[in-house]
Amino acid sequence: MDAKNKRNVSFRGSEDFLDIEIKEPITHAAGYLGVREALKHTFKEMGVLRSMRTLLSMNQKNGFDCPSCAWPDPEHPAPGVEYCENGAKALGDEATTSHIGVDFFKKYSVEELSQLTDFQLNKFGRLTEPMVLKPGNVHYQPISWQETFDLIADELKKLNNPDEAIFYTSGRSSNEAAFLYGMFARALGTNNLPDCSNMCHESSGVALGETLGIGKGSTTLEDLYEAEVILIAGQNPGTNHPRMLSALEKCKQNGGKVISINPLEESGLVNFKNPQHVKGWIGGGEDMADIHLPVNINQDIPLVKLILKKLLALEQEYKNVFDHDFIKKYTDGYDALISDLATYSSKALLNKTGVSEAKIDETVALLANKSKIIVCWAMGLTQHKNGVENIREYVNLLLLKGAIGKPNSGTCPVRGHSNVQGDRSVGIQHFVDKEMNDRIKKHLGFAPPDHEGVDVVGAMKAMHEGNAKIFMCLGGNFLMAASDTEYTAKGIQNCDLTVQVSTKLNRTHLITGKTALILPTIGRSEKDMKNGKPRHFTVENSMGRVKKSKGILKPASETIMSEPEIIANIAHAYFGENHPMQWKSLGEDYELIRTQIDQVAKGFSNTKERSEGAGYYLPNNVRNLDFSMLPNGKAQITINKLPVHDLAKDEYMLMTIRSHDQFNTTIYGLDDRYRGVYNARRIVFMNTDDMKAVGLKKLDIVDITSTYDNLVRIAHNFKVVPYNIPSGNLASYFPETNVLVPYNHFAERSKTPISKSIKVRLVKK
Ligand SMILES: Nc1nc2c(c(=O)[nH]1)N[C@H]1C(S)=C(S)[C@@H](COP(=O)(O)OP(=O)(O)OC[C@H]3O[C@@H](n4cnc5c(=O)[nH]c(N)nc54)[C@H](O)[C@@H]3O)O[C@H]1N2
Ligand SMILES: Nc1nc2c(c(=O)[nH]1)N[C@H]1C(S)=C(S)[C@@H](COP(=O)(O)OP(=O)(O)OC[C@H]3O[C@@H](n4cnc5c(=O)[nH]c(N)nc54)[C@H](O)[C@@H]3O)O[C@H]1N2
Ligand SMILES: [Mo]
Repeated sequence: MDAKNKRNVSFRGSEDFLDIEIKEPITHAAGYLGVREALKHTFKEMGVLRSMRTLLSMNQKNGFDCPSCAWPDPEHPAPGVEYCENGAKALGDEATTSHIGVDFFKKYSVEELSQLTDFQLNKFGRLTEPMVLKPGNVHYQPISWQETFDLIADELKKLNNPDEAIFYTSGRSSNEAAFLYGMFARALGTNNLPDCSNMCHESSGVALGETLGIGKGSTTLEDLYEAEVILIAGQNPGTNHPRMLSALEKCKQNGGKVISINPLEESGLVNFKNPQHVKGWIGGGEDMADIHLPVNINQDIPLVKLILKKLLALEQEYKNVFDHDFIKKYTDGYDALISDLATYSSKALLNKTGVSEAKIDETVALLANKSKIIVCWAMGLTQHKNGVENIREYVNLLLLKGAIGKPNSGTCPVRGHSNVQGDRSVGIQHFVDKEMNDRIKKHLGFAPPDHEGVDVVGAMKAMHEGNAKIFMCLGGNFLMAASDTEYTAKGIQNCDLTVQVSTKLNRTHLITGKTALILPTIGRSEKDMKNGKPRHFTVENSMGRVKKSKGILKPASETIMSEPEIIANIAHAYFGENHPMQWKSLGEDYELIRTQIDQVAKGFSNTKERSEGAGYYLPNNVRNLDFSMLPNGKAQITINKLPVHDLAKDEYMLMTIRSHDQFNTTIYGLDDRYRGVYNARRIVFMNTDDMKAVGLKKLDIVDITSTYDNLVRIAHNFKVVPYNIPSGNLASYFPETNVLVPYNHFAERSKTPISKSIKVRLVKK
């Protein structure tokens, strides 16, 4: 590493224990407390009047899309209250009235800031001025916008080849920003476009593409309302997609059943008090999961196989459990699956799941005569070595039951970031899409590269091995989000230039390349004005609907710039006027970008008009039962191996999860109210029998270690919290535990890091 880059920075932050308090977990989600918490956070961050005015506009037809998760809005939003506790927190976090600029960076050195926790860094407020950290310096200094564009263009011109530049995207960017960014990378000549999906739902994309021909889910919001059974596997909606609970409530009120499949019994899936109506404030709320299957971490495949075996036994007896007409007409691979199921012993499968047979039988009885079935899932399925197989196995269940491509049934991967799906649809992808490339050539007039670029894991490796010189991020917090924090940090520090287009301060601004830039940008809730006129964006939700989003607040400062304009200006500084893309005009007039999106991105058309109001659905072959793009023109029933974990006697399986007070690496607060943890993040949830067996007591301090390929990684100082979690399983929060996730262990084919099944040991201090 260049000596100039050896700033004495910490990638860990402080490890102080505050006044940790452990209470009983709460069994019901939202209700009055949820509303109170939501408003408390937003009022504190942005004042009472500003909060109320802005919340009334969130997820409304002429307002802006909530910056938190990607759960869709109903076609007819409830006037003024179409948001949840965590959406309100996300808004408060973005629209905070605390701001930081030149004086702040003069006062604090990068080294000093790096000693603080992620929670403290975020609390400083919105970034308001472009800043540069020059080689060897320990303070960021102000820089003009034009100088930043010229600096980036000059560094890009120095590269030996365009693949020495990497362009990361986090899923909060609009379709317009993501499109320009993706096209800029391609115009330069690289597909190095890793994005947060690579760490998130990539396994879903791969599995659904292989089995059903489209890497997205097939259900609409309305499908959930009248489903007969909804399975929720590896997802914690009470915290991460709270508005989903309103849809589940409707399903329950219509007589539907909910099954939760999760090592933890998460609050939102026990009981939900809907704050949108009176019963939710004073009544007992709606009981959610009818059956909870506390599966061992990463044992969903044995669980589904056992359910399939038991359904098959009923089928052989009654002949009406599987949908044979559907299977014959639309699927491939049925016979092979049935023969494969016969090779497993039910007892061995049962042992692996850790679930009682009675509960599995109850599930099977419920599924046997139902066909309107939806499977919802999130990170509990995707972030394992066999993440792709996990999802294929659940798809098998749906296919055997004919629960695909019909109303009230199908796949529902619940997306994370509010526009992560849209970013992918408009071209943020590291792999080559030949059809898109042809359209780029035809409509945009340049030849995009035809070799694959790096994904997140590839980017980490390229930087670490010194093969990447420039690392630019459109949002996100790559250092803390990616696996193997120490490895990633070293990689980032190898770069000549790192560029962060951001709203808030985070650790990726502090662990940097030799030169680093912070480019502050406009948030979702803010007005984006040009020549006295407001502009708007479009976004795509988790169910494939594209719609307009228009901010209403005054931007955090007059100096910040919109994402499309930042990208357009960099492209203009690099290409000048002599390029088929008129970058400057595109940055100014988003209608021009939308016209190009319509020409280049599959399924987009007349977005200008159709994105108004409730917006429009992108085409989805599964909804039309069209599998013509797959082998034999059929949906694929697949055979998936059982996951193998060779745990040593003293090893546990650790999942890294979100607390109720964070959005990914943004830490809003230090409580995990639903799980009863207050004022602490460095904790590890553990089964009480397991604690007894090794002599650990409540709040004992341990180091968590993981050993892969003979390398021991350590996460220091975690307090043990006794919890209702299956024996042998542990849970702890990300990003603090990302130091344990080995960079070279990830899901087969999707390359999603194994953040939910890490083999670890506990070392008592
Ligand atoms: N408030 C808030 N909202 C968010 C986010 C946030 O951080 N905060 N993040 C957003 C993003 S980007 C995403 S991707 C989503 C994430 O949404 P989730 O996937 O709900 O988030 P996690 O906390 O990772 O929770 C994973 C769940 O899977 C369970 N689980 C873990 N391993 C297994 C397993 O092997 N099998 C099964 N069946 N279950 C398992 C865990 O117990 C946990 O309940 O949320 C989005 N929304
Ligand atoms: N161990 C472990 N690791 C994980 C996960 C896990 O479950 N366990 N989950 C993974 C998942 S699912 C995901 S999606 C990734 C998340 O990875 P990222 O998307 O990279 O991380 P975030 O924490 O969402 O990014 C937060 C930063 O985004 C910036 N930001 C916020 N809004 C905007 C905006 O509108 N525009 C711009 N330009 N910037 C903005 C702010 O500066 C903020 O600090 O993490 C992954 N990492
Ligand atoms: Mo995510």
